[in-house]
Amino acid sequence: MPALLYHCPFNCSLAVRFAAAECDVPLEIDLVDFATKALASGGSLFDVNPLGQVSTLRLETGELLTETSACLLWVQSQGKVQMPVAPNTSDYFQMLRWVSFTSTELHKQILRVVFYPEATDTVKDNFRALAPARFALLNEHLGNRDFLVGDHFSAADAYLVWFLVLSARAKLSIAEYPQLGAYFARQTARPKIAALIAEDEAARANT
Ligand SMILES: N[C@@H](CCC(=O)N[C@@H](CS)C(=O)NCC(=O)O)C(=O)O
Repeated sequence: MPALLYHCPFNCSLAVRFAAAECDVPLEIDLVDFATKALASGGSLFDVNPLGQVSTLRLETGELLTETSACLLWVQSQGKVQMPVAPNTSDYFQMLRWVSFTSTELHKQILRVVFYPEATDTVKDNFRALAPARFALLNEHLGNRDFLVGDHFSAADAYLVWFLVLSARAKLSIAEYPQLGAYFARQTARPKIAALIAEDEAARANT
C-alpha cells in the first residue's frame, strides 16, 4: 500500500504531489478541508497531526512524517524515475539549500503572513516587500539553468514551483524576473505538474 498524503488543494502538500508525480512515487490522497480540517475519509487532520497542518504523510510502515521539506526529501528518496540525489554530493547540499530557502524565506516568511487573517493589509504589504530581493536572487541563480540543481527536477524544484503557483494569488509578481518567469513557465508546462494544478483547481471549484 502506498504512503498516504493528507492534501489540501493549493496548500504546500501540492509540492509533495509534484515531487511524487515527477519521481513516479505512488501516493494515496486524503483530502483535507482547509477551514474545518475535516478529512474526506472521515475524522479530522488534528487527530493525525496535532497542529492540523499539511504536509503530513503516513508512510507504508505506519510512521508519521510531517514538515513539507522532510516529506519532499522522503518522496525523492523513493524516486523510481529520476535518481535520488546522493547525500554525499555537493548537489545534495545545494538541493537542501533551495528546499530550506523556499521553506524559510518564501513559504513561511511570506505566505504565512499574506494568506492568514491575523495581519493587517499594511503588514501583508510589508512582507510582500521581502519578495523582490528573493526573486532577484533566484533569477540570477537560474540564469540559463533548467532546474535549481543539476540537470533534472528535484525536491527543490517541486517546492519552488508550488510557491510560484501561489505567488499570483498572494499578489506577488515575477514579471520583472525573466529567468524566473521562464523557469516557472517551463515547469508548469510539464504535463504531470499541469495535471495536478488542474486537479486542485477542480477541487477548489467544487468547494
Ligand atoms: N512547518 C510546516 C508548515 C506547513 C504549513 O504552513 N502548512 C499550511 C498550508 S501551506 C497549513 O497547513 N496551514 C493550516 C494551519 O496552519 O492551520 C511545514 O514545513 O510543512
